[in-house]
Amino acid sequence: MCHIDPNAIRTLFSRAMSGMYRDEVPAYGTLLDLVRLVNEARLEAEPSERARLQELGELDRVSEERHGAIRLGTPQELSTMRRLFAVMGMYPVGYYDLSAAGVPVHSTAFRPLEQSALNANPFRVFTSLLRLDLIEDAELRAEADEVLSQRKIFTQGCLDLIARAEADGGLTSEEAESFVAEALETFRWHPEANVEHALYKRLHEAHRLVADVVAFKGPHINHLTPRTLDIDAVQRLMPERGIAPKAVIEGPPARAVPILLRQTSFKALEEPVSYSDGVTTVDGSHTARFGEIEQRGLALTPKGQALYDRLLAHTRGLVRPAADGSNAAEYMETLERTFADFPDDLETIRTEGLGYFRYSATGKGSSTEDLARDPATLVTAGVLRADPIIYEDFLPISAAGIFQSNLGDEASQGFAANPNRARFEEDLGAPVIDLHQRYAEVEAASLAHARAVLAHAHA
Ligand code: OOG
Ligand code: NI
Repeated sequence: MCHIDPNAIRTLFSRAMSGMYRDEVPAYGTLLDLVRLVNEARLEAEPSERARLQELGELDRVSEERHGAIRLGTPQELSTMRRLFAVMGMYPVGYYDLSAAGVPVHSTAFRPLEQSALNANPFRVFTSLLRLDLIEDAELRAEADEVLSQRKIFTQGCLDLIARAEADGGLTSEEAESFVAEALETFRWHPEANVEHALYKRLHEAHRLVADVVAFKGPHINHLTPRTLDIDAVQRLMPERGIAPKAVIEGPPARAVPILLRQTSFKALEEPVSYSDGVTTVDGSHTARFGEIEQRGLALTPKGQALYDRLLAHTRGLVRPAADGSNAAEYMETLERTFADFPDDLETIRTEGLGYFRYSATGKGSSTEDLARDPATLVTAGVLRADPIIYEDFLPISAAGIFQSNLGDEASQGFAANPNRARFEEDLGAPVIDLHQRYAEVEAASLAHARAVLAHAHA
Protein backbone atom coordinates (compact mmCIF):
# COMPACT_ATOMS: atom_id res chain seq x y z
CA MET A 1 0.00 0.00 0.00
CA CYS A 2 1.30 3.41 -0.89
CA HIS A 3 1.40 5.94 1.93
CA ILE A 4 1.34 9.69 1.48
CA ASP A 5 4.12 11.77 3.04
CA PRO A 6 3.03 13.15 6.47
CA ASN A 7 4.32 16.57 5.30
CA ALA A 8 1.70 16.48 2.55
CA ILE A 9 -1.03 15.66 5.09
CA ARG A 10 0.10 18.63 7.19
CA THR A 11 -0.10 20.91 4.15
CA LEU A 12 -3.61 19.68 3.34
CA PHE A 13 -4.63 20.24 6.93
CA SER A 14 -3.06 23.66 7.28
CA ARG A 15 -4.74 24.86 4.07
CA ALA A 16 -8.09 23.42 5.14
CA MET A 17 -7.79 25.18 8.52
CA SER A 18 -6.85 28.44 6.85
CA GLY A 19 -9.86 28.22 4.53
CA MET A 20 -12.20 27.43 7.42
CA TYR A 21 -10.86 30.26 9.57
CA ARG A 22 -11.08 32.72 6.70
CA ASP A 23 -14.78 31.86 6.37
CA GLU A 24 -15.38 32.06 10.11
CA VAL A 25 -13.29 35.18 10.86
CA PRO A 26 -13.23 37.54 7.84
CA ALA A 27 -10.58 39.81 9.41
CA TYR A 28 -8.17 36.87 9.12
CA GLY A 29 -8.51 37.05 5.33
CA THR A 30 -7.82 40.80 5.41
CA LEU A 31 -4.73 40.17 7.52
CA LEU A 32 -3.46 37.46 5.15
CA ASP A 33 -3.77 39.85 2.20
CA LEU A 34 -1.92 42.58 4.08
CA VAL A 35 0.87 40.24 5.17
CA ARG A 36 1.33 38.99 1.62
CA LEU A 37 1.64 42.57 0.32
CA VAL A 38 4.16 43.55 2.99
CA ASN A 39 6.22 40.39 2.47
CA GLU A 40 6.33 40.90 -1.28
CA ALA A 41 7.36 44.54 -0.89
CA ARG A 42 10.08 43.52 1.55
CA LEU A 43 11.51 40.87 -0.76
CA GLU A 44 11.37 43.24 -3.70
CA ALA A 45 13.26 45.90 -1.76
CA GLU A 46 15.86 43.35 -0.66
CA PRO A 47 16.75 41.07 -3.57
CA SER A 48 19.73 39.65 -1.66
CA GLU A 49 17.44 38.49 1.15
CA ARG A 50 15.13 36.89 -1.39
CA ALA A 51 18.08 35.11 -3.00
CA ARG A 52 19.34 33.93 0.39
CA LEU A 53 15.95 32.50 1.40
CA GLN A 54 15.62 30.87 -2.00
CA GLU A 55 19.04 29.28 -1.69
CA LEU A 56 18.25 27.91 1.76
CA GLY A 57 14.95 26.48 0.53
CA GLU A 58 13.10 28.80 2.93
CA LEU A 59 11.43 31.12 0.43
CA ASP A 60 8.39 28.99 -0.35
CA ARG A 61 7.49 28.33 3.26
CA VAL A 62 7.22 32.02 4.16
CA SER A 63 3.88 32.62 2.47
CA GLU A 64 2.53 29.21 3.57
CA GLU A 65 3.56 29.77 7.13
CA ARG A 66 1.15 29.94 10.01
CA HIS A 67 0.60 28.70 13.52
CA GLY A 68 -2.62 28.20 15.41
CA ALA A 69 -3.66 27.68 19.01
CA ILE A 70 -6.14 25.52 20.88
CA ARG A 71 -7.04 24.99 24.54
CA LEU A 72 -7.94 21.50 25.76
CA GLY A 73 -9.86 20.38 28.82
CA THR A 74 -8.70 16.89 29.81
CA PRO A 75 -5.65 14.62 29.77
CA GLN A 76 -7.47 12.26 27.37
CA GLU A 77 -8.04 15.11 24.92
CA LEU A 78 -4.36 16.03 25.13
CA SER A 79 -3.03 12.53 24.56
CA THR A 80 -5.41 11.91 21.63
CA MET A 81 -4.38 15.27 20.19
CA ARG A 82 -0.76 14.12 20.35
CA ARG A 83 -1.66 11.04 18.30
CA LEU A 84 -3.68 13.14 15.84
CA PHE A 85 -0.79 15.54 15.22
CA ALA A 86 1.69 12.65 14.86
CA VAL A 87 -0.25 11.50 11.77
CA MET A 88 0.81 14.83 10.20
CA GLY A 89 4.42 14.67 11.37
CA MET A 90 3.93 17.11 14.27
CA TYR A 91 5.51 16.41 17.67
CA PRO A 92 5.36 18.17 21.07
CA VAL A 93 8.30 20.55 21.51
CA GLY A 94 8.84 22.61 24.67
CA TYR A 95 6.92 23.03 27.93
CA TYR A 96 5.40 26.44 28.68
CA ASP A 97 4.04 27.29 32.11
CA LEU A 98 1.60 30.19 31.90
CA SER A 99 0.32 30.06 35.48
CA ALA A 100 2.93 32.62 36.51
CA ALA A 101 1.31 35.05 34.08
CA GLY A 102 -2.17 34.55 35.51
CA VAL A 103 -3.40 32.09 32.90
CA PRO A 104 -4.44 28.69 34.32
CA VAL A 105 -2.92 26.51 31.58
CA HIS A 106 0.30 24.82 30.65
CA SER A 107 1.25 24.18 27.06
CA THR A 108 3.42 22.68 24.38
CA ALA A 109 3.69 23.28 20.63
CA PHE A 110 3.17 20.49 18.12
CA ARG A 111 5.44 21.04 15.15
CA PRO A 112 7.58 19.32 12.53
CA LEU A 113 11.12 18.51 13.66
CA GLU A 114 13.38 18.06 10.63
CA GLN A 115 14.58 21.01 8.56
CA SER A 116 13.24 19.40 5.39
CA ALA A 117 9.83 18.96 7.05
CA LEU A 118 9.86 22.57 8.29
CA ASN A 119 10.71 23.81 4.82
CA ALA A 120 7.97 21.65 3.31
CA ASN A 121 5.42 23.17 5.70
CA PRO A 122 6.17 24.63 9.14
CA PHE A 123 2.57 24.60 10.44
CA ARG A 124 2.47 24.34 14.24
CA VAL A 125 -0.19 24.41 16.93
CA PHE A 126 0.32 25.96 20.36
CA THR A 127 -1.67 23.57 22.54
CA SER A 128 -2.72 24.37 26.09
CA LEU A 129 -4.26 22.18 28.74
CA LEU A 130 -6.59 23.81 31.24
CA ARG A 131 -5.51 23.46 34.87
CA LEU A 132 -8.65 23.20 36.91
CA ASP A 133 -6.40 22.48 39.91
CA LEU A 134 -5.61 26.22 39.92
CA ILE A 135 -9.29 27.16 40.31
CA GLU A 136 -10.20 27.73 43.94
CA ASP A 137 -13.92 27.00 43.98
CA ALA A 138 -14.12 23.21 44.55
CA GLU A 139 -17.78 22.95 43.61
CA LEU A 140 -17.24 24.75 40.31
CA ARG A 141 -14.19 22.58 39.66
CA ALA A 142 -16.28 19.45 40.07
CA GLU A 143 -19.01 20.76 37.76
CA ALA A 144 -16.45 21.71 35.11
CA ASP A 145 -14.87 18.28 35.41
CA GLU A 146 -18.22 16.62 34.90
CA VAL A 147 -19.02 18.65 31.77
CA LEU A 148 -15.57 18.00 30.30
CA SER A 149 -15.70 14.28 31.00
CA GLN A 150 -18.91 14.01 28.95
CA ARG A 151 -17.83 15.81 25.82
CA LYS A 152 -16.38 14.09 22.78
CA ILE A 153 -14.18 16.39 20.73
CA PHE A 154 -13.06 13.87 18.06
CA THR A 155 -15.35 12.29 15.48
CA GLN A 156 -15.39 8.49 15.37
CA GLY A 157 -14.06 8.70 11.81
CA CYS A 158 -11.08 10.71 13.04
CA LEU A 159 -10.32 8.25 15.85
CA ASP A 160 -10.52 5.32 13.40
CA LEU A 161 -8.13 6.96 10.97
CA ILE A 162 -5.63 7.81 13.74
CA ALA A 163 -5.69 4.13 14.74
CA ARG A 164 -5.33 3.12 11.08
CA ALA A 165 -2.30 5.38 10.63
CA GLU A 166 -0.70 3.94 13.77
CA ALA A 167 -1.36 0.35 12.75
CA ASP A 168 -0.32 0.72 9.11
CA GLY A 169 2.47 3.22 9.62
CA GLY A 170 0.71 5.89 7.54
CA LEU A 171 -2.30 6.77 5.42
CA THR A 172 -3.07 6.46 1.72
CA SER A 173 -3.88 9.73 -0.03
CA GLU A 174 -7.56 8.87 0.00
CA GLU A 175 -7.47 8.14 3.73
CA ALA A 176 -5.49 11.33 4.29
CA GLU A 177 -8.21 13.38 2.66
CA SER A 178 -10.91 11.97 4.88
CA PHE A 179 -8.60 12.28 7.90
CA VAL A 180 -8.19 16.01 7.23
CA ALA A 181 -11.95 16.48 6.81
CA GLU A 182 -12.68 14.56 10.03
CA ALA A 183 -9.91 16.28 12.01
CA LEU A 184 -11.15 19.69 10.91
CA GLU A 185 -14.41 19.05 12.80
CA THR A 186 -12.54 19.14 16.12
CA PHE A 187 -11.26 22.68 15.47
CA ARG A 188 -14.49 24.17 14.22
CA TRP A 189 -16.40 26.93 16.03
CA HIS A 190 -19.69 25.84 17.65
CA PRO A 191 -22.22 28.60 18.23
CA GLU A 192 -24.21 26.39 20.62
CA ALA A 193 -22.65 26.23 24.06
CA ASN A 194 -22.26 22.97 25.92
CA VAL A 195 -23.64 24.39 29.19
CA GLU A 196 -26.50 26.53 30.48
CA HIS A 197 -26.05 30.26 30.64
CA ALA A 198 -25.87 30.31 34.44
CA LEU A 199 -22.97 27.88 34.47
CA TYR A 200 -21.24 29.80 31.67
CA LYS A 201 -21.44 32.94 33.81
CA ARG A 202 -19.95 31.21 36.85
CA LEU A 203 -17.15 29.68 34.76
CA HIS A 204 -16.50 33.08 33.23
CA GLU A 205 -16.31 34.69 36.64
CA ALA A 206 -13.75 32.14 37.81
CA HIS A 207 -11.65 32.94 34.75
CA ARG A 208 -12.60 33.85 31.20
CA LEU A 209 -10.35 31.09 29.94
CA VAL A 210 -12.14 28.44 31.99
CA ALA A 211 -15.39 29.38 30.25
CA ASP A 212 -13.70 29.30 26.86
CA VAL A 213 -12.65 25.70 27.39
CA VAL A 214 -15.46 24.19 29.46
CA ALA A 215 -18.53 25.84 27.93
CA PHE A 216 -17.96 24.67 24.35
CA LYS A 217 -18.26 21.41 22.45
CA GLY A 218 -14.74 21.43 21.18
CA PRO A 219 -11.39 23.23 21.18
CA HIS A 220 -12.16 25.81 18.49
CA ILE A 221 -9.01 27.12 16.85
CA ASN A 222 -8.70 30.53 18.51
CA HIS A 223 -6.28 32.14 16.05
CA LEU A 224 -4.17 31.42 13.00
CA THR A 225 -1.03 33.43 12.56
CA PRO A 226 0.72 34.21 9.28
CA ARG A 227 4.45 34.98 9.32
CA THR A 228 5.56 38.39 8.13
CA LEU A 229 9.01 39.56 7.16
CA ASP A 230 8.26 43.05 8.56
CA ILE A 231 6.01 43.10 11.61
CA ASP A 232 6.41 46.84 12.22
CA ALA A 233 5.00 47.58 8.77
CA VAL A 234 2.02 45.27 9.28
CA GLN A 235 1.33 46.71 12.75
CA ARG A 236 1.37 50.22 11.25
CA LEU A 237 -0.89 49.29 8.32
CA MET A 238 -3.48 47.24 10.25
CA PRO A 239 -5.65 50.24 11.30
CA GLU A 240 -5.91 51.31 7.63
CA ARG A 241 -7.57 47.97 6.97
CA GLY A 242 -9.99 48.38 9.84
CA ILE A 243 -8.10 46.12 12.23
CA ALA A 244 -7.09 47.43 15.67
CA PRO A 245 -3.87 45.75 16.85
CA LYS A 246 -2.88 45.36 20.50
CA ALA A 247 -0.81 48.21 21.85
CA VAL A 248 2.69 46.74 21.86
CA ILE A 249 4.56 44.11 19.88
CA GLU A 250 5.57 41.24 22.17
CA GLY A 251 9.13 39.97 22.25
CA PRO A 252 12.40 41.68 21.30
CA PRO A 253 12.51 45.14 19.69
CA ALA A 254 13.14 45.75 15.98
CA ARG A 255 16.78 44.98 15.23
CA ALA A 256 19.18 44.59 12.31
CA VAL A 257 19.38 40.88 13.18
CA PRO A 258 15.91 39.62 14.12
CA ILE A 259 16.04 37.21 17.05
CA LEU A 260 13.48 34.73 18.39
CA LEU A 261 9.94 35.87 17.77
CA ARG A 262 7.99 39.12 17.63
CA GLN A 263 4.20 38.96 17.76
CA THR A 264 1.19 41.19 17.77
CA SER A 265 -2.52 40.41 17.69
CA PHE A 266 -5.87 42.05 17.26
CA LYS A 267 -8.64 41.68 19.75
CA ALA A 268 -11.06 38.84 19.99
CA LEU A 269 -14.36 39.05 18.16
CA GLU A 270 -17.55 39.07 20.12
CA GLU A 271 -19.57 36.19 18.74
CA PRO A 272 -23.18 35.15 19.27
CA VAL A 273 -23.63 31.96 21.28
CA SER A 274 -26.78 30.18 22.37
CA TYR A 275 -26.95 28.58 25.78
CA SER A 276 -29.52 25.90 26.45
CA ASP A 277 -30.67 23.75 29.35
CA GLY A 278 -32.55 21.47 26.99
CA VAL A 279 -35.83 23.34 27.45
CA THR A 280 -35.11 27.04 27.06
CA THR A 281 -32.44 28.70 25.00
CA VAL A 282 -30.69 31.92 26.01
CA ASP A 283 -28.85 34.06 23.46
CA GLY A 284 -25.56 35.47 24.62
CA SER A 285 -22.08 36.05 23.34
CA HIS A 286 -18.49 34.97 23.88
CA THR A 287 -15.16 36.42 22.86
CA ALA A 288 -12.40 33.99 22.10
CA ARG A 289 -11.14 34.19 18.58
CA PHE A 290 -8.60 36.67 17.34
CA GLY A 291 -5.90 37.32 14.77
CA GLU A 292 -2.15 37.47 15.20
CA ILE A 293 0.97 38.01 13.12
CA GLU A 294 4.52 36.99 13.86
CA GLN A 295 8.03 37.67 12.66
CA ARG A 296 10.61 34.98 13.27
CA GLY A 297 14.33 35.40 13.69
CA LEU A 298 17.44 33.64 14.92
CA ALA A 299 17.12 30.79 17.46
CA LEU A 300 19.15 31.55 20.60
CA THR A 301 21.39 29.21 22.58
CA PRO A 302 20.71 28.87 26.33
CA LYS A 303 23.33 31.63 26.79
CA GLY A 304 21.56 33.92 24.30
CA GLN A 305 18.16 33.04 25.74
CA ALA A 306 19.37 33.90 29.25
CA LEU A 307 20.55 37.30 27.99
CA TYR A 308 17.20 37.85 26.27
CA ASP A 309 15.29 36.87 29.44
CA ARG A 310 17.42 39.17 31.58
CA LEU A 311 16.99 42.17 29.27
CA LEU A 312 13.25 41.60 28.96
CA ALA A 313 12.85 41.27 32.74
CA HIS A 314 14.88 44.46 33.18
CA THR A 315 12.65 46.32 30.69
CA ARG A 316 9.48 45.13 32.36
CA GLY A 317 10.88 46.10 35.73
CA LEU A 318 11.07 49.68 34.42
CA VAL A 319 7.81 49.82 32.42
CA ARG A 320 4.95 47.36 32.32
CA PRO A 321 2.93 47.70 29.13
CA ALA A 322 -0.55 48.85 30.14
CA ALA A 323 -3.43 47.04 28.44
CA ASP A 324 -4.95 50.32 27.24
CA GLY A 325 -1.79 51.24 25.33
CA SER A 326 -1.26 54.45 27.30
CA ASN A 327 2.47 53.79 27.82
CA ALA A 328 3.14 51.86 24.61
CA ALA A 329 5.69 54.35 23.26
CA GLU A 330 7.53 54.48 26.57
CA TYR A 331 7.63 50.68 26.75
CA MET A 332 8.97 50.29 23.20
CA GLU A 333 11.63 52.96 23.82
CA THR A 334 12.74 51.31 27.05
CA LEU A 335 12.83 47.93 25.33
CA GLU A 336 15.04 49.28 22.55
CA ARG A 337 17.35 51.02 24.98
CA THR A 338 17.73 47.94 27.16
CA PHE A 339 18.33 45.64 24.22
CA ALA A 340 21.28 47.76 23.09
CA ASP A 341 23.20 45.28 25.29
CA PHE A 342 22.32 42.42 22.94
CA PRO A 343 24.87 42.30 20.07
CA ASP A 344 23.20 43.12 16.78
CA ASP A 345 25.45 41.68 14.11
CA LEU A 346 25.60 38.04 13.08
CA GLU A 347 29.35 37.78 13.49
CA THR A 348 29.38 38.85 17.14
CA ILE A 349 26.28 36.84 17.96
CA ARG A 350 27.93 33.75 16.46
CA THR A 351 31.37 34.17 17.94
CA GLU A 352 29.89 34.90 21.39
CA GLY A 353 27.81 31.72 21.18
CA LEU A 354 24.45 33.49 21.52
CA GLY A 355 22.67 31.93 18.54
CA TYR A 356 22.41 28.76 16.48
CA PHE A 357 23.76 28.65 12.93
CA ARG A 358 23.57 26.36 9.95
CA TYR A 359 26.99 25.79 8.38
CA SER A 360 27.64 24.93 4.76
CA ALA A 361 30.70 24.73 2.51
CA THR A 362 30.99 27.70 0.18
CA GLY A 363 32.96 25.79 -2.45
CA LYS A 364 35.93 28.10 -1.98
CA GLY A 365 39.21 26.15 -2.16
CA SER A 366 40.36 24.83 1.22
CA SER A 367 43.54 23.19 2.45
CA THR A 368 43.90 19.87 4.26
CA GLU A 369 44.77 21.85 7.43
CA ASP A 370 41.33 23.44 7.26
CA LEU A 371 39.78 20.07 8.10
CA ALA A 372 40.96 20.44 11.70
CA ARG A 373 40.05 24.15 12.10
CA ASP A 374 37.16 25.44 14.15
CA PRO A 375 34.06 26.76 12.39
CA ALA A 376 34.70 30.42 13.28
CA THR A 377 38.10 30.33 11.56
CA LEU A 378 36.63 28.61 8.52
CA VAL A 379 33.85 31.18 8.23
CA THR A 380 36.42 34.01 8.44
CA ALA A 381 38.46 32.28 5.73
CA GLY A 382 35.37 32.08 3.55
CA VAL A 383 35.47 28.28 3.40
CA LEU A 384 32.22 27.89 5.32
CA ARG A 385 29.21 30.13 5.51
CA ALA A 386 26.92 30.41 8.52
CA ASP A 387 23.24 31.20 8.19
CA PRO A 388 20.94 31.85 11.14
CA ILE A 389 18.71 28.97 12.21
CA ILE A 390 15.16 30.28 12.51
CA TYR A 391 13.40 30.01 15.88
CA GLU A 392 10.50 27.60 15.41
CA ASP A 393 9.04 27.79 18.92
CA PHE A 394 7.24 30.19 21.25
CA LEU A 395 8.02 32.49 24.18
CA PRO A 396 6.09 32.11 27.44
CA ILE A 397 6.01 35.83 28.36
CA SER A 398 4.90 36.76 24.84
CA ALA A 399 2.29 34.01 24.88
CA ALA A 400 0.98 35.33 28.18
CA GLY A 401 0.75 38.81 26.63
CA ILE A 402 -1.22 37.39 23.70
CA PHE A 403 -3.56 35.49 26.06
CA GLN A 404 -4.03 38.58 28.25
CA SER A 405 -4.75 40.99 25.43
CA ASN A 406 -7.56 38.77 24.33
CA LEU A 407 -8.97 37.91 27.71
CA GLY A 408 -9.58 41.50 28.68
CA ASP A 409 -7.98 43.53 31.43
CA GLU A 410 -10.09 42.17 34.23
CA ALA A 411 -8.58 38.77 33.62
CA SER A 412 -5.06 39.56 34.81
CA GLN A 413 -5.69 37.56 37.88
CA GLY A 414 -2.76 36.27 39.89
CA PHE A 415 -1.72 32.68 40.43
CA ALA A 416 1.60 31.71 41.91
CA ALA A 417 4.04 30.29 39.36
CA ASN A 418 3.31 26.62 39.46
CA PRO A 419 4.96 24.66 36.65
CA ASN A 420 4.20 20.97 36.55
CA ARG A 421 6.00 19.52 33.58
CA ALA A 422 5.91 15.97 34.94
CA ARG A 423 2.14 16.10 35.20
CA PHE A 424 1.84 17.60 31.73
CA GLU A 425 3.98 14.84 30.22
CA GLU A 426 1.99 12.20 32.04
CA ASP A 427 -1.24 13.65 30.62
CA LEU A 428 0.31 13.98 27.17
CA GLY A 429 1.45 10.37 27.30
CA ALA A 430 4.97 11.28 26.13
CA PRO A 431 7.87 13.52 27.10
CA VAL A 432 8.08 16.91 25.42
CA ILE A 433 11.13 17.43 23.23
CA ASP A 434 13.74 19.85 24.55
CA LEU A 435 13.87 22.77 22.16
CA HIS A 436 17.48 23.83 22.67
CA GLN A 437 18.62 20.28 22.11
CA ARG A 438 16.79 20.28 18.75
CA TYR A 439 18.59 23.41 17.54
CA ALA A 440 21.94 22.13 18.79
CA GLU A 441 21.40 18.93 16.82
CA VAL A 442 20.47 20.83 13.65
CA GLU A 443 23.60 22.98 14.00
CA ALA A 444 25.86 19.98 14.70
CA ALA A 445 24.44 18.04 11.76
CA SER A 446 25.03 20.97 9.39
CA LEU A 447 28.61 21.31 10.58
CA ALA A 448 29.28 17.57 10.23
CA HIS A 449 27.88 17.68 6.72
CA ALA A 450 29.94 20.74 5.77
CA ARG A 451 33.11 19.08 7.11
CA ALA A 452 32.34 15.93 5.15
CA VAL A 453 32.08 18.05 2.00
CA LEU A 454 35.49 19.62 2.75
CA ALA A 455 37.03 16.22 3.50
CA HIS A 456 35.63 14.83 0.26
CA ALA A 457 37.35 17.62 -1.69
CA HIS A 458 40.68 16.40 -0.30
CA ALA A 459 40.10 12.67 -0.59
C1 OOG B 1 -2.38 30.82 22.88
C2 OOG B 1 -1.56 32.07 23.04
C3 OOG B 1 -0.11 31.80 22.70
C4 OOG B 1 1.43 32.55 20.83
O1 OOG B 1 1.56 32.80 19.62
O2 OOG B 1 2.29 32.85 21.68
C5 OOG B 1 0.19 31.89 21.26
C6 OOG B 1 -3.83 31.00 23.20
O3 OOG B 1 -4.31 32.13 23.35
O4 OOG B 1 -4.50 29.95 23.29
O5 OOG B 1 -0.52 31.48 20.38
NI1 NI C 1 -0.20 32.60 18.59
